[in-house]
Amino acid sequence: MPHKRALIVVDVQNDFLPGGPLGVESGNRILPVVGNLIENGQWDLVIMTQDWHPADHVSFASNHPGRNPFEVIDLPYGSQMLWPKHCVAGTEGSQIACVIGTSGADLVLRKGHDKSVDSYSAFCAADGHSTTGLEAYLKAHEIEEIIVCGIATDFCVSYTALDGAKAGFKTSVVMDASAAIDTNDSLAVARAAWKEAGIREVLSTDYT
Ligand code: VGL
Ligand code: ZN
Repeated sequence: MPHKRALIVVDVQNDFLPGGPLGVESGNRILPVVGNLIENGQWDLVIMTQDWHPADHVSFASNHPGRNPFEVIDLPYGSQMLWPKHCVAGTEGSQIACVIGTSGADLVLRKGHDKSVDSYSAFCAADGHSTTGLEAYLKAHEIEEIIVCGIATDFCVSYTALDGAKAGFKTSVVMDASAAIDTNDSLAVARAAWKEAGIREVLSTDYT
């Protein structure tokens, strides 16, 4: 029996698409690629994640008078980049892109709902100990490999892949199904960390 694989589609939400407050330029380009990946029938599980913040979330620059988006501040759990207000729970911007939808998902996992801590990773918040339960869920389903794609390659996709690898899953990032913010060399930094962690960079055509 081949081992079990889960596709994890990270934060393909309106606010991260062009026109959104944290719109990633190449966001639209990945939509058909992500759609085809979800539908290709190669996954034992498909998991989608949704960034899901209260309006007073600590990661929003607007909640820190005098601060601007993309500045880094120190918080009790470490350094935190500040962002434009995005993915406020229940808003149109927080919805998964309608061309993707959620009908192909076995699980939709929301993260970042605690106002005092950010959560790029689908496994664990930035404080390093508040888990989402995803590791236990995947292990309960005997998943051995995760294939990660979505937005943003250098933040939520990257931290999800790194935590997945740390939890012992064979881990890959689908580069043509992921879109990067790429601020301050963040994509290069992420790719170096993946290399160190044994995370592979793959293409969607590897799964056809
Ligand atoms: C993300 C910044 C802030 C992401 C989420 O999905 O990569 N980036 N919140
Ligand atoms: Zn966020």
